[in-house]
Amino acid sequence: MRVFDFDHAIVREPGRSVVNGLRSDPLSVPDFEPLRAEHAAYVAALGRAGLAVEILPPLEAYPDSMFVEDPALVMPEGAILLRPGAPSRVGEVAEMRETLHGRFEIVLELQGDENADGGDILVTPHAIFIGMSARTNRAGAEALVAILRGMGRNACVVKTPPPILHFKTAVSLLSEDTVLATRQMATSGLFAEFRTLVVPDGEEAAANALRVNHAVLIGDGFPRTRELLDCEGFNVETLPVAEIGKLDAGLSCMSLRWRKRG
Ligand code: CIR
Repeated sequence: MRVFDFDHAIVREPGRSVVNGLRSDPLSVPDFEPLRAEHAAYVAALGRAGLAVEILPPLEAYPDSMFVEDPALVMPEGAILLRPGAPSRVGEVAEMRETLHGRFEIVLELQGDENADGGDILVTPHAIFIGMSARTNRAGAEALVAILRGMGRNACVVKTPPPILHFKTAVSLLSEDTVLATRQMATSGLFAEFRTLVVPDGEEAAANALRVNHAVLIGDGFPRTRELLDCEGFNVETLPVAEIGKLDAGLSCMSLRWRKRG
């Protein structure tokens, strides 16, 4: 089983409050209806890729709650409830707890001052990279390494290069030995053991791609990245991301994905 082989996903519909979501540019306000359409297109793409998708209801109290990747990490071995580093997002964890207990035998949790966002966690075949960032602190990253080791996984703490929001904003796994990365991430030395495809200048946001089973999902509006991946023989599907992009989000953020053991 490859780390991007999935048969299940959890997503959450955006509430109208999503227009008040966190963002680095206060002037970039998304429009609700097109954003909802982007979410629907994403859910449909996961379905086409072969995943059974559970759709959770919107949570108006948590504007960023459609980005379900951040409050939890899920794997065949079990789930980990994280503690998002943004105060406005901490309550999303409690909203995910029951769902995960219903789906996983093992559900562990970060505690106290341990902060980590799922967007800072990149799962690769031999190592799980945990990027310290404005959202993921050292206590959170080290606690995760210990939990993951207990699950039999090798994990390491690295740095998310500022000013990017999350580690995976700038890098994604395309195949077992290949990553797609921004130039900044590609030259960080972290991916020396991977074949690294660099997103063309001006298309940095394309680095948050998502490999699911046979498909590589990328945002539309990145024609040169698409060409690069097409030439490399990937089965690329483009999805609209203009509105979620205004909230500093990309394609990995909108789902929790895993493959059931068995
Ligand atoms: C936030 O700032 O938390 C949201 N507006 C965007 C979260 C994106 N999540 C991700 O990259 N995993």
